[in-house]
Amino acid sequence: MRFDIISIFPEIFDGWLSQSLLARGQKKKILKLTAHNLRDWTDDKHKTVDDRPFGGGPGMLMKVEPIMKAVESLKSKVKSKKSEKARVILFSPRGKKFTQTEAKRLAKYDQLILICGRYEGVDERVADYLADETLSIGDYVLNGGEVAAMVIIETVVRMLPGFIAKTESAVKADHAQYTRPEEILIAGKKRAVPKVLLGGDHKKIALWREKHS
Ligand code: 6GU
Repeated sequence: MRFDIISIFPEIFDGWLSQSLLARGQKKKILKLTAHNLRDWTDDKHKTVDDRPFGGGPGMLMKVEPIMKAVESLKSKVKSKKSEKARVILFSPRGKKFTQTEAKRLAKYDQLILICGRYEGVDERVADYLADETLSIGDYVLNGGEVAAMVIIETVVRMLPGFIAKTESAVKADHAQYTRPEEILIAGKKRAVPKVLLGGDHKKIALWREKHS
């Protein structure tokens, strides 16, 4: 699966992209992730990506042309194979709420083109005519779509066959868990691991886990 991120701050993704799990997924050719600089699709001296809103108002909006050129060029990278399915997603606090169900749906595409909005917003024609859908990760406002893109990519890649090694779990344990030490002083009080987990009674452990899930 291919992820093409369009952003005016592509460096935001560098450290995150080199993190072990994502790097391993790329090495195993399960995914290919690229953060592109929107300014690469401008042709003026100042590489302008924003402009003032018609009708007035404070702040600047992201322009439609560079985004249009970026989407067109990134789509053509994969389109050569006709069967490949691409999806263009715009991130906005006004979008549809992203959930695990949405992640499952998105994992079926061959390419996601992710548009990270910044500033006070994006020319509405991006949402109306360029993006297939607009997503939000929750009811709060971020500075831009970059963090939302990371959230969505991490959720989607976990569903890709082979991304999670067999020894790991695609779904995190839904019960309380402990590791060593068996006992520790926290703010002067002894805090111990539940005794049942230290013994070998698997039936009792399963019961305890069910109760603490
Ligand atoms: Cl996708 N973008 C921004 N700017 N803020 C958000 C968001 C997205 N989702 C929740 N808040």
